Amino acid sequence: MEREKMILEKLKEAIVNLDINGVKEACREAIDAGIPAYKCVSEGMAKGLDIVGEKYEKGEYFLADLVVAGEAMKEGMKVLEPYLRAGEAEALGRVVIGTVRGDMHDIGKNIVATMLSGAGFKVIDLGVDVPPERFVEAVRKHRPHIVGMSALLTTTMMEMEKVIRALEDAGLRSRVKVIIGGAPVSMDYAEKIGADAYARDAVEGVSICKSWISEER
Ligand code: B1M
Repeated sequence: MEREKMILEKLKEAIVNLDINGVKEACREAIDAGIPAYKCVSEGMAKGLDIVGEKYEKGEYFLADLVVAGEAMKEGMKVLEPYLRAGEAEALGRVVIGTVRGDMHDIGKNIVATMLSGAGFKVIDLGVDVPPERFVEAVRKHRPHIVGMSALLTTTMMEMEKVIRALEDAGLRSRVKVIIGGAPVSMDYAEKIGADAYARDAVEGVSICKSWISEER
């Protein structure tokens, strides 16, 4: 337990220090020590990114530092991804997922997408900066059971409502469940815009999506 705490702390610190090699090494050390990959994300790297975000707000870090921190997390994810994916093989259902228009943050969305495919979903990832019409087009084309949206900015979260309205206008809303996530959004916001669910993190997101599929069967 002490060792686990120590490695996760090392991982967090490597992110805060923008030390890409240190992040990769700590991820490998964590996996060798049997620490679950998701814990490395939520209790190591994500905590480090929170500190980076605070430093940016205080003016101690600059945009270039946010970029490097994002890169460091992505490099760490490359080490962890095979372990996050190890799940059920059967296709549970289809999920169209994307980060909304105007928003380039994709680390959290990628974690959710990876964990959904690890859990057995076929994931159609539309990437970042996705306008409402592309969500609509993807729902028409892929006929997913679920649409997932991510937003990290208070200035882009309102795009989620636009996607829901666009799905309604296209007559597609009743065919899909909609789940939203990302730091500025909440359960209240999900209710306000007419989404079916909000997930605090990827684990909760996967569990909600799984519950919807088992309700259908
Ligand atoms: Co940006 N950024 N950023 N940034 N950035 C934040 C979000 C910020 C909070 C930093 C701060 O000031 N403290 C702030 C937003 C303030 C606000 O809106 N209130 C901010 C800002 C201001 C900006 C810019 C405007 C800076 C500028 O240009 N002046 C700019 C905007 C660019 C744009 O999008 N148009 C910008 C740019 C960037 C980078 C590109 C440099 C980089 C992103 C790299 C990338 O994603 N490829 C970046 C980063 C790294 C951050 C921080 C430091 C980390 C974000 C992150 O990846 N967190 C961030 C501070 C922070 O959040 N602490 C910050 C880790 C990730 C695992 O968490 O994404 O929340 P998260 O995902 C979680 C859950 O939320 C949930 O599950 C995930 C995993 O458990 N979840 C879902 C997320 N989506 C979900 C979907 C679901 C279910 C659950 O279902 C579909």
